[in-house]
Amino acid sequence: MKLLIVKLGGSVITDKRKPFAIKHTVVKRLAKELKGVPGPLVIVHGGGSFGHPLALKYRIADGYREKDQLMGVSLTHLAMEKLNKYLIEALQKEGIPAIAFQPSACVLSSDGRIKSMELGPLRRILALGLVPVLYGDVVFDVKKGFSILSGDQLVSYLARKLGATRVVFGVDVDGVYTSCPKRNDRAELLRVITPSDVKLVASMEKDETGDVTGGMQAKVRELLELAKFGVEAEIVNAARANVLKEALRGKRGLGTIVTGGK
Ligand code: IP8
Repeated sequence: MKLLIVKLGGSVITDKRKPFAIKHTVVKRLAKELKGVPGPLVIVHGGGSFGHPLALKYRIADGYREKDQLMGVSLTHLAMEKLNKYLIEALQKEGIPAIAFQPSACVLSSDGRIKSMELGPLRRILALGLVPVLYGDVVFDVKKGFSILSGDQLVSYLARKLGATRVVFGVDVDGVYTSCPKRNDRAELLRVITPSDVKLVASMEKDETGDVTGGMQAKVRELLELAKFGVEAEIVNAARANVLKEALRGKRGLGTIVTGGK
């Protein structure tokens, strides 16, 4: 059966203007849209207003510098667990047998990139027909002590290791734009991005999301790497009703496709 991986962006499921604010109605709707996805599914979610403000405050992505950061590691991880738990309960209400899968317990990173991940339990979970729900997390790093692993990097890694056929990223805009569409009304939506567009990606404005993991530009870079392994990704607007649902049921062209060739 073909494995699908979906990333629910932090800006879709939380309100980034307020700390620890879940978009309850959106989460409920997305849980309904995720119901009935044919075949094995891995869900990964971002940090939004749960993980990022704490990671920023305690400079977790910089790695270990001082003892005071340890409380930040603890708080950032707990915030992510709370968001994860909320999401899992919403999925359960729709009859989806979702199960939390903690990245910090099975990933080792090196300078912020995944060095190894214990995938045995995840493979068993999928074989049983459960739906694992992972998230961007604080992870332990052989060079820096600790680091932040973005959900985007996790999706890209899992897609390669588990042999996903398709990856769908739900964000709160219609796809990837030449600049931030929330601040620039001349921003153009890109329908397809391939490795030949690296220059364009490099020139993309940095979005001011407050994310410690690099926003849309970092996401596209991650997906271009994945495209080299033949896995196509699509970035779609999950803030609009039924867009994620259709994308997960195989409809292409709803947002921006990131692929190895035109
Ligand atoms: O929102 C980051 O995950 P992302 C998670 O997918 C934390 O970049 C802990 C900030």
